[in-house]
Amino acid sequence: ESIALADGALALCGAATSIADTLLAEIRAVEQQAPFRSMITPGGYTMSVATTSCGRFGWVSDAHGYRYSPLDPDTGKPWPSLPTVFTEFATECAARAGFHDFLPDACLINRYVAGSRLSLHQDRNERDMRAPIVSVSLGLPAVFLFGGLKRNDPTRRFRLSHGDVVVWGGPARLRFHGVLALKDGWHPATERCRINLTFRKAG
Ligand code: MD3
Ligand code: FE
Repeated sequence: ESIALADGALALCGAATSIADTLLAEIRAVEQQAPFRSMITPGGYTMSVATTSCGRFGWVSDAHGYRYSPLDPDTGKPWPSLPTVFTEFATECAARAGFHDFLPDACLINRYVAGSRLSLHQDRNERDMRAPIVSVSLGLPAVFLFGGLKRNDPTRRFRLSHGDVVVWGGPARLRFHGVLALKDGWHPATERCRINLTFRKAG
């Protein structure tokens, strides 16, 4: 079923459950070419979440800031291409939320282990804020924090479980959000981790 988390944020609960193993197999192919790594934040902290990307652009962070880059800084090569099944699934989910013709050019892949967290932030490095972000949660569940347009606005908590898809656009697109520290656990699809895919139009 689908649930409106807020104006512009639609959860498609379990929408990726039947395609999860296919997505995970593609993630394993991506990580052969572009391994997961812990990025350094502009403030000098090492992220507890490991990331990689595929698509025309990948998300990178270092002492200079956050940005999208056509090259993987670790390999010097272009990021692996977006698997067709990724693009088709993201486009279909966006359309179900009313965002027609969404064509992602970047997929950020976040991997959480016990204790990994993502502090409250906005996603504002994409060029066209009219395009939504489609997120897919795989494996262990996480508690997602959803705030407002200002850092200090109150936050609400949602549980994101295996197979859940959320489409974030319109008035929700610039809302602050984060993920609480992952609890230890085991999931048949991902074993001891959680993987989150975010499909974006970055360029
Ligand atoms: C709300 N990832 O990669 S996905 C990120 O679970 C990120 O790994 C989280 O935040 C994760 O930037 C959350 C849900 C999400 C993604 C993008 C959003 C929520 C969003 C953009 C705007 C508003
Ligand atoms: Fe984000």
